[in-house]
Amino acid sequence: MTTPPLRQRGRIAAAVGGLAVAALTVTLAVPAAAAGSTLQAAAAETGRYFGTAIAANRLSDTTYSTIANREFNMITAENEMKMDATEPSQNQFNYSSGDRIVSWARQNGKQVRGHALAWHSQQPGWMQNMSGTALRNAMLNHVTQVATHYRGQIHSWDVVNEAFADGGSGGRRDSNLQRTGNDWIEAAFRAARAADPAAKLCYNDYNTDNWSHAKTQGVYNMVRDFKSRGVPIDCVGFQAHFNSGNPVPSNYDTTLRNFAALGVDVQITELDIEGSGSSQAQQYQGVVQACLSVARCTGITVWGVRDSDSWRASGTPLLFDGSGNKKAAYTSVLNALNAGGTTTPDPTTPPPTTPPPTTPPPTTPPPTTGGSCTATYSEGQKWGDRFNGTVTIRANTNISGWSSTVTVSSPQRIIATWSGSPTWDSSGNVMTMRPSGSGALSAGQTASFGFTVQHNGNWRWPAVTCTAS
Ligand code: 9MR
Repeated sequence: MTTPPLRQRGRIAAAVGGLAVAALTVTLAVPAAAAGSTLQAAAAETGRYFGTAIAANRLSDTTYSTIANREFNMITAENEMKMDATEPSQNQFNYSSGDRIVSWARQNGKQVRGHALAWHSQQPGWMQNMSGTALRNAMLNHVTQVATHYRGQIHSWDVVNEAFADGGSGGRRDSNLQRTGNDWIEAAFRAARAADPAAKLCYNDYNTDNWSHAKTQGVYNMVRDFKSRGVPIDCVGFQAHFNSGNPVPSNYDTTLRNFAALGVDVQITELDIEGSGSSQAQQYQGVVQACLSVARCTGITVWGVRDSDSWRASGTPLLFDGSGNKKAAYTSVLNALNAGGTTTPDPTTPPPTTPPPTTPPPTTPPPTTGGSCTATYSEGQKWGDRFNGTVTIRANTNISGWSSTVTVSSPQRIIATWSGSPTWDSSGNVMTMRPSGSGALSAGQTASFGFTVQHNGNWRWPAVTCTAS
């Protein structure tokens, strides 16, 4: 067994088998807030996700899929859900590669970001040659069909990607879609909302990181206008492709905070930073800290797993080297996540209208006993849209393993987990958590795992059970 980080040891010690080992290690202090030993665990303890882009044809590479499964809990299809992939001929949809990624993600207890419904780039040939009303209708049909196919399975959709021009104009990018009329973006958002009401709907772009840039201001003004007119937008994605010519700006937190203050979530959606060593590590740290300083910055996605998987492989912009080793940038991201995030609501974000209950409702009274272990639920941090919970498993007799179910009630959704291996039932409401290690506990010993629930206004405590083996 490799030595886990100090703050992690007590928790893992409780889950390792054998009385002698347990007796030895249990004497180590167990801190109140344990550090995460993976990116997803560390991010989840701040109420955020940590994701990566996945290429379907790399999933058979076990180094790749092992890292992806261990470190990330939000998955974006790097190319497989784009317009050219999903509608290669007009009205003939092909979801095979996109579905592969979604099913891998769901089998492994991960959420999915959808990317991207409408974009001037990576259009199928038939669409590139269209214009006017025919193109507008084809675009809306595409949005409706694809969002309907993936309905209920997508955490957030990039509904429209990269619609603003680079440079100083602050205006829209010219494209065949833009030429169908300035309202094409809001039309796409309305179609997406109708097709999948549960997905968060995002506008996603690059070079929108520096608050003083015209492009950033252009997108900001559009989002403000959409919010004031009731256009259904929930989030803004910041791609965050950085390099020496486009470094992480010192006002990044200002940008994220100002967008969040419009009443949208912000997400870092395609992060990569060209470079190496401590300079790269420091820039990664800055991005993570900026996100953690904004309560509505709900997650970070890096654009690939290893440097060799990157669209900019020669710039070595990711967190793992070509052999799958953790880079200095990985460690700085993990440490920044473990240093924790803000619990203060963003300036203009109102507090939750329904105060969270301090006692569980009678219909789901924790703890629940099953076999010779007991599962006890305890509340963690709460935010306007989500809360954390911990389940403590206590062995009533010596046990060689355990499994625990956590049942949430619709419209709640579990959006992140840590310190265990989750599987899900088909409804997505029942998670079965098993220990990552052996799960053996002697009588009186405990182990725990945690999760984040997006509550959608329902603060009911999850129901928990424990089954021993
Ligand atoms: O990483 C993607 C690469 O494999 C594709 O060849 C490329 C084609 O446009 O798209 C890359 O992903 C882009 C993403 O979809 C939108 N933002 C910029 C990303 C990097 O180009």
